[in-house]
Amino acid sequence: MTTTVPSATAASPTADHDALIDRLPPDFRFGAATSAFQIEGATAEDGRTPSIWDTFCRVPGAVDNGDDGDIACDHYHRMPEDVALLAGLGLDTYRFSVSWSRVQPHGRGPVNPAGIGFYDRLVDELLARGVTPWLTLYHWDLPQDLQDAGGWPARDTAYRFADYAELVHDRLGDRVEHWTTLNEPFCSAVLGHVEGVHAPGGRSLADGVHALHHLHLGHGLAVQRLRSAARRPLDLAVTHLLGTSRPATDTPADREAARRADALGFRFYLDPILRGSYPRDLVDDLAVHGIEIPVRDGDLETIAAPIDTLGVNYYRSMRTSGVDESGVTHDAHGIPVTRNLPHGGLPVTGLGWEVMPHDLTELLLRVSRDYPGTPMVITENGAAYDDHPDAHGFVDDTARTAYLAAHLAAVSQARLHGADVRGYFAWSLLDNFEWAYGYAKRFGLVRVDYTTQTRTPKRSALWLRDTALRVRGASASA
Ligand code: IFM
Repeated sequence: MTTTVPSATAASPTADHDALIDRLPPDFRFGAATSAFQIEGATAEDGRTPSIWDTFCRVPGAVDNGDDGDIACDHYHRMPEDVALLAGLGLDTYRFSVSWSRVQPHGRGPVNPAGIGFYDRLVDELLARGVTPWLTLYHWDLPQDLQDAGGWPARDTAYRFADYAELVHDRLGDRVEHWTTLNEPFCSAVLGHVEGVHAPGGRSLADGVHALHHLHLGHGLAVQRLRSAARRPLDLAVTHLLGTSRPATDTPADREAARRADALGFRFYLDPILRGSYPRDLVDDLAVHGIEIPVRDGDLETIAAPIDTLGVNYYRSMRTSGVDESGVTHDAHGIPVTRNLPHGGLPVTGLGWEVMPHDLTELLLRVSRDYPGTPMVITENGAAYDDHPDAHGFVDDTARTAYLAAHLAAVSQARLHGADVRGYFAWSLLDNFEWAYGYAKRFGLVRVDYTTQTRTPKRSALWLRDTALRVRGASASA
């Protein structure tokens, strides 16, 4: 496939970006995303119980600078002001997540009226300002009590999640049409259970595989419950973090490593949900580690309960090598090496992530080809950069603006080649708690001064506002 998306090395959006962006249709959604733990604060108020991230933040060295979510952006107390800000930016959709332990303390039992009341008011506030709520049920903050009972590696957690989904739907389903079950199960399963860098900090491939199967199962059970409880047509989705995996070189070892990376990092997520099966080669690869996916009769049918939208989060892509630093292709236990590497020679964001908009086009076209018939929305895309506010707190973030423009252009390019992508949500509305990086890494369209909690839209926010207006206006007058 040839793509002509201009690179993001430009310091600001180019005319080529604009030309592609202007081909987006009038009803294309423009939104911004956040998640509960990253912005809300108020972690011990109104009956909320701790989540695994509250616990993880207390582990010495787990989070940079010892940061935690206790105050974050204080959104719990400033929600109306934040909704006004979002609406003022001309965004039509707001993707937020619900804190499970706020609405169902301890992860089981009855709803907490004060907790659900917050989301009830949030939804009303959004609707009153003409913004569509896009609700994510789970963005990594498992109630600690459920972790103590085994967490995602335990099958029961999937059933607890389905109960929780129905409970939130009972209270908000009359007004919320767009429901995403899970955000980036990869991060919950792999970063949280295999690599130990996210809560709950586990380091076991077997736990990660078990956790992922139960996340998939929880998703499928929740879809079934929501579908049968629905009082109106719902748009049900799951959001995955996706990228492309290319072999580092054309050697058989690297090509085989890229296949393994693709099975473990891409098809492990989409195949069960969109095809009702786990990839055969993945099952074989896991067997080499002595690991079996804990599938029971009927699980795959449940997991493949039809969804309406696939949420795609995209930040970067890697290449994969089958050889380690010392030139070896297998470790001491006979396990083949699978090593992700940067491409090199590309611009990088403030997190060192390579800027690769072309790969977003490629991945969207791949999803449309390999899993036809599922509309997509970019539920997250954005970049952390070192922001330098002026005396008024304004950030002239040309690099972030160029990043967003290049990726939005890449989405438009994919659409022109046939991908059914219906919206683009920037990550994130606000600077916020960037997990293990704490508050040092800023992804926001809007700067947050954490001392005063002042919000100041950056240039990227103004660019997104103007772009959304232009696309709607241009389309309306076409
Ligand atoms: O901040 C996260 C978000 O919570 C999930 N997707 C990636 C973002 C940037 O790392």
